[in-house]
Amino acid sequence: MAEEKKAKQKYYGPADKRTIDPASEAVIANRCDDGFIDLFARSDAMYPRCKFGSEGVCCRVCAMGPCRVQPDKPGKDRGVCGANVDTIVARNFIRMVAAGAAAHSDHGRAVCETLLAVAKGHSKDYEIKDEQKAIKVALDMGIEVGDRPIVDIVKDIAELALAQYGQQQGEVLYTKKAPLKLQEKWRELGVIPRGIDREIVEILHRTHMGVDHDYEHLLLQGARAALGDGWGGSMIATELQDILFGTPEPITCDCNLGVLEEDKVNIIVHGHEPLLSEMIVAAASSEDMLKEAEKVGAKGISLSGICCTANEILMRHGVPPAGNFLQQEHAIMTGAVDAMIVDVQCIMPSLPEVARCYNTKVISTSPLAKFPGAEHIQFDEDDALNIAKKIVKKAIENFPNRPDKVFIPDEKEQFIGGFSHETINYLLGGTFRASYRPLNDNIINGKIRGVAGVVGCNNPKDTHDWGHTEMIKELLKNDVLVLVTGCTAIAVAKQGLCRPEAAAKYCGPGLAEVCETVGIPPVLHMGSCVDNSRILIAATAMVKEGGLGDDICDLPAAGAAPEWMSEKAISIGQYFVSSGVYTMFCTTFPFTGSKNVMEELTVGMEKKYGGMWDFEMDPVIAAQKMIQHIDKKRKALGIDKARERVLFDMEKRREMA
Ligand code: SF4
Ligand code: MSK
Repeated sequence: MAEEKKAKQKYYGPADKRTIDPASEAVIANRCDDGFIDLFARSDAMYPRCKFGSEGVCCRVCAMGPCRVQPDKPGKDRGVCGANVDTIVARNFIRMVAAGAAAHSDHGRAVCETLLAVAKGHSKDYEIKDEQKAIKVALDMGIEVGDRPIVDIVKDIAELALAQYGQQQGEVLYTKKAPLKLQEKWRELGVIPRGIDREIVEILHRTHMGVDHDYEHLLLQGARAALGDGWGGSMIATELQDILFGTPEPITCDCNLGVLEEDKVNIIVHGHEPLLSEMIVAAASSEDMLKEAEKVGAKGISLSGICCTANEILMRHGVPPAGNFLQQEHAIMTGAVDAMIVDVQCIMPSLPEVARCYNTKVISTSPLAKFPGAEHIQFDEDDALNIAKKIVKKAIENFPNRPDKVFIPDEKEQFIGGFSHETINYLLGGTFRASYRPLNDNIINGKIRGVAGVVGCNNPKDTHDWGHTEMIKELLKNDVLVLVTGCTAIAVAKQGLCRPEAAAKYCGPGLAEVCETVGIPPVLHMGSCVDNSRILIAATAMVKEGGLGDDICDLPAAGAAPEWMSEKAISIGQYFVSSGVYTMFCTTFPFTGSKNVMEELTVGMEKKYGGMWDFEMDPVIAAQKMIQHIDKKRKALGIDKARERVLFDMEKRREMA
């Protein structure tokens, strides 16, 4: 059914709706005749998509290929070297893990290097913003605190964190934060990462032609590298960014394309690493830059973000997200963006081309990433603010070049973002007794049925933002508290789900009551893609609080990526699964070509880790499957009866009313 629908309209979702976001819809409808082929059209032009690629059965690891194998056709059921479909699909899978883990972890490495430079007295435009967090991280890492100066402690943190990348033996340090039972499982399976980089390199070695051909053995290495991401590179990025830029606290903000302001210089930062965007925030609000803006007739400088850079500076400065992944071209198509400043990850190479039609400047900044057609101003942490000002100045100078037609849609939505693990702890338990106890108690008494982490990207194979929204509404209706990061967070913030008022409108009675009592939205925005590590820490805190089993896989919890597209999502999915989480992917699952690999990703992994992969196109059915899993866990914990009683009581109360 799902496939039939897709075949007809080239995307999955409501007929004739490429996006459920009215701002994007309006921009597309109002676009001038720019001759630019946008991403939806480019996606449609790719049909019919290659069946071999879609199922993961195409191998181009060596020059005897490409080999497109067909397991049911004798003679074509193996590649030239003899690799069967299981080997090929497993290799493709873990190569995606390697790329995703590398991207997240390299982000963390850059943060370590900057923190080390700050501790050594270099990179003077940065400072240590959260000393309390530094002390907590030091204690977690086993670094002596005593009455040592904070810069010395931070120097040790940065050096030890950096060492995790090149470590050759032993165990990546943060894996020790996981529940003990889970650590034991990992040890028995031999999947505790020795060093972050080592596991990624080993994937590339093992998947080279003629090395590892056992699909189960290959997938174990995928798990090891993914754990090096979730409990290594990503966790390091999150923890050290908090030290450098401050631990996020809930903050109210607007989001969507309506945050652009016609009479101001509009600058959008897009990508992932906050090292640059933090400085752009400082530069854009500096007196000298505001004066420069005035000189060109602008009433100020309006800064906003796209993708995870948006999430990073939203959480710490209240800078509004202008949109998520599929809106990067739409932002430029408003004609109102004077400069889009990009660093790394999820940045479409199409941007300079669409920017040419609208006189927008695209400025690349990372030594890792150049874009044909974009201007490159290389960022250097040792001269950060000066370079940030140079970039902001470029945007200001471009203000007078706005195209004749500027169209900024009205749509913007208010929401609350910035729920770190620390703030959830504090909000639930209070200042003096910060604790997850109230959350666990409300799960045990059935008011909250369970918790879901919904994360990930957009994909033009789906109606933009529809999968996120439908899935999360279904979860809320069934009393499931939702934690979000990345582009999911921006998607549902735009739909009004990250506001406290959403509790009464969308939640079942139990969840609504808890959210209203605590004063939180039913969907908690926890940050960027690397901040999925915050979800791991929150899950561990729930286990340690007691009453919900002794491992993450015992929790009534599930994870999902309803509109994923990035290799990072596969790494995230695998570290969720290997940490014990039932993890649902929608949109596509390019591994279905091997029955054995699919069996291992589902049944096999559940036996090993307690968590498993699942795939379902329809976001509502996907949500229902997540709820079934949550109920299975409630039953195993013996708390399913409590929930039935609570529901009965609510029903009775309604009758009485
Ligand atoms: Fe073909 Fe084997 Fe080379 Fe892959 S490694 S391209 S299956 S010959
Ligand atoms: S930005 S990885 S599109 S969530 Fe992190 Fe969004 Fe996915 Fe990039």
